[in-house]
Amino acid sequence: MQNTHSPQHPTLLSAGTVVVDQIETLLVDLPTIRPHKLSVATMNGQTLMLVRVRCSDGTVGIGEGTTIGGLAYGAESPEGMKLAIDTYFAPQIRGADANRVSALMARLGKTIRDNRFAKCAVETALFDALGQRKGLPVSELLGGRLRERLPVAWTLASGDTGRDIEEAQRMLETRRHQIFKLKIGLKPVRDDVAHVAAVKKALGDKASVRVDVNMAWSELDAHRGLAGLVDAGCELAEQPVASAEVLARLKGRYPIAIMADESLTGPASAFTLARAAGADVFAIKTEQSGGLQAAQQVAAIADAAGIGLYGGTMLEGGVGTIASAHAFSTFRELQWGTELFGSLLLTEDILTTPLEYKDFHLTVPAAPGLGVTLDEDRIQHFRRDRPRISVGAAA
Ligand code: MUC
Ligand code: MG
Repeated sequence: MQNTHSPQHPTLLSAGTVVVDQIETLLVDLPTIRPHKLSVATMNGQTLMLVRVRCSDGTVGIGEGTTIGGLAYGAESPEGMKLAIDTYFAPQIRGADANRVSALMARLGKTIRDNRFAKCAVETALFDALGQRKGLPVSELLGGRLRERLPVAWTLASGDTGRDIEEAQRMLETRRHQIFKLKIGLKPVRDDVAHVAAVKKALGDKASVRVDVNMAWSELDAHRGLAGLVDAGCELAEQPVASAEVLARLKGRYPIAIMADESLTGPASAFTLARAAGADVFAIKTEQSGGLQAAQQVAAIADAAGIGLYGGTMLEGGVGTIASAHAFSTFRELQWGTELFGSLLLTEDILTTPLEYKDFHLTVPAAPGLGVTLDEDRIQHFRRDRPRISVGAAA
């Protein structure tokens, strides 16, 4: 008799069921086009943790996990994700019904706490394989897209006002971005506000200017800073303080949108924040939410609470970026656009065909699965464990 409590157990699957055969993880290190300075870290490179899920019908799905500055941003690191997937996820996934992504994720949710970034990478790979099997893009597996193209912001974070202005002007001229997020919080509040005012003055009405403080301000700093940012013409401040309570106290005090990022760690925290009316906007990140479906749940909570939506990034490479794009394309509302520019911050592309950025938007692929393919030569070249030839090492 079939045990209905564990329908995914390999021994209980009916003949002909497509199962997951193999899970492979690898780390790929890529340089950034310039130092990317946040209040929590300066990034000179990005590490992508790639997952490949091979299924018994020959489909291979890919997923990606990234963090910002190793462990500077949160509890997961690319190395930790790899270890967690190899040791704890893989034995539970191998042999499972590859079509039942939700059931498989529910099972992982019961046996593995947190590890939201790793779960997102695995869920992405399973959806990619399922989409290829069914001939449908991941967005359609998630309920169907509402838009083909997503507005994309760019982050100015060189640490130099003149360089940031030049960079923004270039982006405007080439019609790549017209929304700019400025990373602040490293310098004294007054200097940061002057920096934002100078950028906004140079760009004028051609651009939307927003800031991300990455939790660096105290409540008092925030009062001073937000008042100055309003005068500077800045329209949104992302996570100015660490505490969700303080975020709620700041919301509505100044004519500038308050956006939650680090405070949002999935549906439960979204519910708590929404109940406390703690933000005007949610920066939803698929990795921080715990996966593509969890991100959709966060979006539904925001919609119900009348909170605006913005599609955030953990500075993913091409795979993670496009996985987020599929999820964000299904959101009913996306009032503040997205910042899915992560792969553009890297000097190297690991996809055979680069993502399409044009006219200030990113195109959501229409091909089955994620609609992207890894460039195997580049992966082999940049993978951390590639064989290295040491010159002059002989004794
Ligand atoms: C963050 O805190 O939002 C997003 C864009 C960027 O430059 O950094 C990330 C992280
Ligand atoms: Mg942020």
